[in-house]
Amino acid sequence: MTRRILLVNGPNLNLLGTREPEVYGTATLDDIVALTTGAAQEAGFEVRSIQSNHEGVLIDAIHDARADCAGIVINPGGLTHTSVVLRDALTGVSLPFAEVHISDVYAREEFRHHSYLHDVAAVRVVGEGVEGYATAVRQLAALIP
Ligand code: CA2
Repeated sequence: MTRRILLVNGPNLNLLGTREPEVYGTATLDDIVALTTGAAQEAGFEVRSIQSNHEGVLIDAIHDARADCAGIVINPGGLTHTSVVLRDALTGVSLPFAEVHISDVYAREEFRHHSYLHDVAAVRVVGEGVEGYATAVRQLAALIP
């Protein structure tokens, strides 16, 4: 059984740590990859990480995960609220996935309250800051035999 998790960060998350610290904190994307990798290793998993600002690149990475990953941790960024395509990719590969949001989307604008992934995610972690990635990976790992 493959013991690898794909970590996916969507559009604009490469800007973490450079702007809007009051919303997203001061950690960078590299910090998130490191903390997710550490939590995954404690649970017996490797991590492969991708961040892209392009929806199709994310879709291809999710499709490729079928070959060698046991689950996916994803912060889809703004695509959360817009993308049927991303939902179809995630359900299409039949891997369990965790949806993560750094901020509390329910305390923000109403358009952030709806997620196209909420009913198909195995795990959801919202509003725990970047530590939410570690929570997500632990909860997801616990679901993988
Ligand atoms: O809270 C989250 O993790 C979000 O997924 C982040 C998305 C937002 O569209 C979702 O509603 C909630 C935005 C990611 C953009 O991140 C930035 C980070 C620093 C500076 C600018 C954008």
